[in-house]
Amino acid sequence: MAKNTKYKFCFGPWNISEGQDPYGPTTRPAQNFDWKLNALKKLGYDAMMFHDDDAVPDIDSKSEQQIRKEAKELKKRLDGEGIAAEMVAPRLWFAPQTIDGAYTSNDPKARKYAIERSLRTIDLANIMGTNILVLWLAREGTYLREAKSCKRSMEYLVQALDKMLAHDKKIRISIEPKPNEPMDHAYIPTIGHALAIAQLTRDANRVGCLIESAHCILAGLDPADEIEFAMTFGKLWSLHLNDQNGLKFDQDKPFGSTNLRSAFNQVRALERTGYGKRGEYVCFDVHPFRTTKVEHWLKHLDNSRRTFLALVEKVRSYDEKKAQALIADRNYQDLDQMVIEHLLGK
Ligand code: XLS
Ligand code: MG
Repeated sequence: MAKNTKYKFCFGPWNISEGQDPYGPTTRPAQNFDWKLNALKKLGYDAMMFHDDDAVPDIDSKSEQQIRKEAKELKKRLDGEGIAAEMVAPRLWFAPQTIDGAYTSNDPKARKYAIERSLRTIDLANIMGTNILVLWLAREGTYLREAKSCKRSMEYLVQALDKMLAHDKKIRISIEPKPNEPMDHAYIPTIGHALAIAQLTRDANRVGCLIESAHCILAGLDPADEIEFAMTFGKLWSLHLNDQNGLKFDQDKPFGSTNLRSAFNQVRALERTGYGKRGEYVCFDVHPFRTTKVEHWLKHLDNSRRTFLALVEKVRSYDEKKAQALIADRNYQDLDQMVIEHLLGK
């Protein structure tokens, strides 16, 4: 029997959020980076994910030299704490330059800004000791169909990806699809789209994906199937587990919070395909509920990992032989009940 995976866990500084939503202000006071790193260590996590400006705040106002200096200091700090940087991602949805999109903006100056910022993020990833660049293509889409051309946007995207691949021969790009929010429609809504566009680039082997459970649900897809699909291509290089209650705003609920059976199937997909065996991390892109008090602020992270580990046990103790016999007999009725009772601990 193959050896069991020993999972490594990760989250980002934005996952210790303050509770702001479009209808109201924060409900918890902001904490600085040191506090968050400390929290990550205290929780026993292995790595942190970074947007470029999580690593170097106000990155756009700083010189190359200053950015390099701060990144090196951060890397030293992380090494000292025994914490890895899992990935770096350019935060391309925040700047005034990217109001109408980044790589697919109608404005050539905005497209240039987006590419330059991405190349700088690759340099940052190098200093931080990771070869994973995550691209959540937040504003690559439209509010209204007539504003952009999908075909033209795909060409822009390929041009941008090619520049990144050429800039660094080792970088691997993990595209994080999401079908909507902030846009009405995003151009890369699913893993299928991400892997298809990878094929048009100069080095398809270095363009893969990152799956976020909530984003699959928002696309009306099953996250477990998306995981197995990406793993079939050897292209799942990072993972944002969380939960989502149907088609509404992006909720980033604790893993398993809404649909425990779906969470079980996601863990089962990871176990079945050997995710984590090549050093990939399990990251939780979860947020505390707005109602969360300061003293309970880290619970969503601790609880998500607890649920994950409990489900790993459930997957490993699942009666595969019995399941196979029911499948052979096309007795999906009892297979269904068997899963339910297994999850209920019977
Ligand atoms: C937003 C995304 C974001 C990315 C990081 O919906 O999940 O948090 O994971 O850029
Ligand atoms: Mg995410």
